[in-house]
Amino acid sequence: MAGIDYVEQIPNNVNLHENRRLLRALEDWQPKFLEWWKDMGPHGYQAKEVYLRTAISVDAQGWAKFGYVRMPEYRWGIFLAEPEAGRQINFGDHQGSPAWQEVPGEYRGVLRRLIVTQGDTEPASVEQQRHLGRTCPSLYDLRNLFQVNVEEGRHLWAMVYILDAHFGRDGREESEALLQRRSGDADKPRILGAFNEKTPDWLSFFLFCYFTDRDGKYQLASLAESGFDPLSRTCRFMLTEEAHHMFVGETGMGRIVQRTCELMREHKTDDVRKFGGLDLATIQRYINFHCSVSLDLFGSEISTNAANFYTMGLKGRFEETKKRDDHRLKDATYSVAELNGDRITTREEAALLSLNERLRDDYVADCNRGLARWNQIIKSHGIDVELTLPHRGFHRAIGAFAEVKVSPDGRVVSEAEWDAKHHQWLPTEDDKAYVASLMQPVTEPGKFANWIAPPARGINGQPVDFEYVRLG
Ligand code: BYC
Ligand code: FE
Ligand code: FE
Repeated sequence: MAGIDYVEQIPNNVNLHENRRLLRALEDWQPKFLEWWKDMGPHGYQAKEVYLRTAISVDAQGWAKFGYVRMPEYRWGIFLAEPEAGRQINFGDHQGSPAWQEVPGEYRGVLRRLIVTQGDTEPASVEQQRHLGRTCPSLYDLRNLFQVNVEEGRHLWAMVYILDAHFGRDGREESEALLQRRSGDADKPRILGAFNEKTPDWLSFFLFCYFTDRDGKYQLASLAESGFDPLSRTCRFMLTEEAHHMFVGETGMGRIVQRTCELMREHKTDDVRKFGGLDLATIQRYINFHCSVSLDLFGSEISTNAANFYTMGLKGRFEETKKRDDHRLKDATYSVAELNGDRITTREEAALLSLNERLRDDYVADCNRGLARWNQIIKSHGIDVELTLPHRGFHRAIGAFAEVKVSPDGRVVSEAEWDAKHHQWLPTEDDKAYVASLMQPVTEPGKFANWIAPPARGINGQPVDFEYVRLG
């Protein structure tokens, strides 16, 4: 059962061949997906052989097989984590009832919306990243980009499976719509803000993986708690793939910081642009941008939607079952950041209404852990600078802080101060032009662009100078 059936046209561990109707729906969707992938997936590399990891079983050990694959031939498929015998709904009004194997009728609309919102981000990110291949800093990085891309493609499959298997005709329509919206499109944009931003360069890509894929981790972990068991199981398997995306982000940024510090030491200057590096001030502005747009993805601090998702048993808290409380939260409170005139303070709010903020808190703590590792790299070079996360009120478009201007250190500032200083806080046109100027492709095995250090080790025990993508 833990193995995946690769004989089928759509690899799966859900006995797809026993459900002809579902199989037909997915077989009908597959060519549309491939068409989308060829139009909107990685530009220019579709015919190249890439050293990719493919899932072959869903247990924790040894589920991956590595080998050269042309991306359109990647075996996207449907893989759910193993069922847990006797699993129950662990929170909300239905706590203690058996987990649902079918969609509870009264929650159909809400659940569909949650699944569509999750599903929409997956192809969006592939669209955002589709031009990065031609400016890769190395073959190693090019391969990692494509690994992330094919897995986000599979995450789309994961949500389409749930829609087609459990939402009938509506589900099939939503599956098609997921291929029709486009990141950044004026008429049919992707659903959530961050997924309509551009990812024009590799600094942005690594920070997207670090901050935005990490929202994926926290949202998927919350959906993995769902009382709707098929959603829980599919999200649990997606989380195993998500870990790699955050690895790409964290180590990519660590290597940039490493190279920057080497250049600072070698030339005894902060201004490493002269030497083709990314200065720490620019890196900080890019962090401020990607962190703030990702903080928006958690929704408003006070949210009746979030309270409903929880009470209905559809979306839990991060590590719900590890928490020691009543898992209903009718009387509990939670401390939430709020705008109080021109000051930012906290107040006790109903815990149920504060679930978005609580998840954001878990997320911020996790973001800080990687940042501490980058700062350790800086410190080990004897450099007295610290990278920081911007205050949660900074540059927000959703929630309590959307209406005001907040500095990265958390002061509510006037429009005049914002206008005078925002170029110190967010990437400027000049920064973007400079970063773009660094984006020259490096495709010789084992060679790396000047602005990024090589990784400590290669992929799957291969050497760093392995031919991760065959360009010949
Ligand atoms: N942009 O009560 P509110 C990933 C809307 S990333 C635009 O504040 P709620 C990945 C909201 O939809 C994980 N609109 O928020 C990463 C609502 O609209 P309606 C993605 C926004 O509903 C990298 C209204 O504002 N997964 O996997 O509690 C690469 C008021 O909503 C935004 C999920 O998000 C925004 N930022 O929470 C690849 C999980 N924020 O309904 C993949 C599923 C809010 O009034 N989604 N709005 O028309 C959810 O759980 C919730 O929809 C949200 C919002 C957490 C996003
Ligand atoms: Fe994903
Ligand atoms: Fe991801």
